[in-house]
Amino acid sequence: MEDNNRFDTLGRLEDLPQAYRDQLTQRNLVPLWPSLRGVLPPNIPTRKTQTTHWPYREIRELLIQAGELTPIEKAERRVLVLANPGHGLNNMQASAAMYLGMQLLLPGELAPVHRHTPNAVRMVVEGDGAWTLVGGEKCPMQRGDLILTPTGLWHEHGHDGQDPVIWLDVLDLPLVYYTETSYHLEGPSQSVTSGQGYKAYARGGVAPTKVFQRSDKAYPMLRYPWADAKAALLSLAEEQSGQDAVQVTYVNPETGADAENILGFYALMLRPGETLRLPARSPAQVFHQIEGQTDVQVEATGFTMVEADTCCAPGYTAVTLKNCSATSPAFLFVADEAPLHRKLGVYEDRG
Ligand code: 1HN
Repeated sequence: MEDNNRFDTLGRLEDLPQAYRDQLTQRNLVPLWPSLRGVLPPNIPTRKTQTTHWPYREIRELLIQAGELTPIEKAERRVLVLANPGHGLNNMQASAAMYLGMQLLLPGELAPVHRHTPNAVRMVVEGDGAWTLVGGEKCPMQRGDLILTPTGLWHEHGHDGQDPVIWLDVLDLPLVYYTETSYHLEGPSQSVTSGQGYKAYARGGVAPTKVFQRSDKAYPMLRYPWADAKAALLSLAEEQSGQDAVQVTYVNPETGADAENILGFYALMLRPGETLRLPARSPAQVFHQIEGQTDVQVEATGFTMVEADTCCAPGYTAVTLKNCSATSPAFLFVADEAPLHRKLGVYEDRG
């Protein structure tokens, strides 16, 4: 009879004679079987990503100190990285593919122009008067706005206001670095050239029709004002009266595809008193509280997110979000690795 458990315990490295192992090592060879279960565990992948909560109050205090300790000329980008302890604090990873950082720009400062292969987005957390210039388009930065800095576009940040400005950076840097395709170029100063995509694409369902001028922009919309995303969520909530989650995806308004190639970005509204159980899906997720308060439960780990807090959860894990208020909606920005997983053909929803 066939014994299905024949392969239950595989040989260990120590089972091999030392002389044989030495010969393998000298020839840059390694036996697979001692490591096979490690790279292909049964049923569910090994995830280094740990559920992690970064309260904004703590980050803010240390970031303001960084503003006193390190001038912008010594930092280029004054950022505290939100590092997932499961990936090691020095590896700049919130998850396998996501990088998170909180960036501070003080009045009058300029973060100089450069471009790079990783894709970035900014979610503006605090302050008025800063702008980012992306591919010639000047994008004002207001709280809750999402601003894209897609691969290859020149970008720089400036600040004409009175108070510190802080934003959350989300990049696909860990993935791009892993694939050995991560590099940057320093640029000549950019001039403000193009129009403003957030005005051209101000309403869903209708897009500008070019009659005389063809646009060849791969990324036609770079700034997604919070006022518009919030208005879209509020009308969606009215329209679908409870059957589904109130969520919108930040998309390329010309193609309907995800706004960037590797990471996905969404805005989520929790109705007053709503508890939302998000299914266990393969991508890791990041949540950032734009307005309100949310109780987050990820397996045995629970915490409360207040305004401007950020957290992450590993993939293949259900996440339960509960609006702490019975009378007001709560709003979250969500980032995940879904576009990457779909392109790789490994995306799963396990319910
Ligand atoms: C970057 O270019 C910015 O332009 C922020 O503001 C954070 C982290 C790693 C690599 C490049 C920016 C970054 C970054």
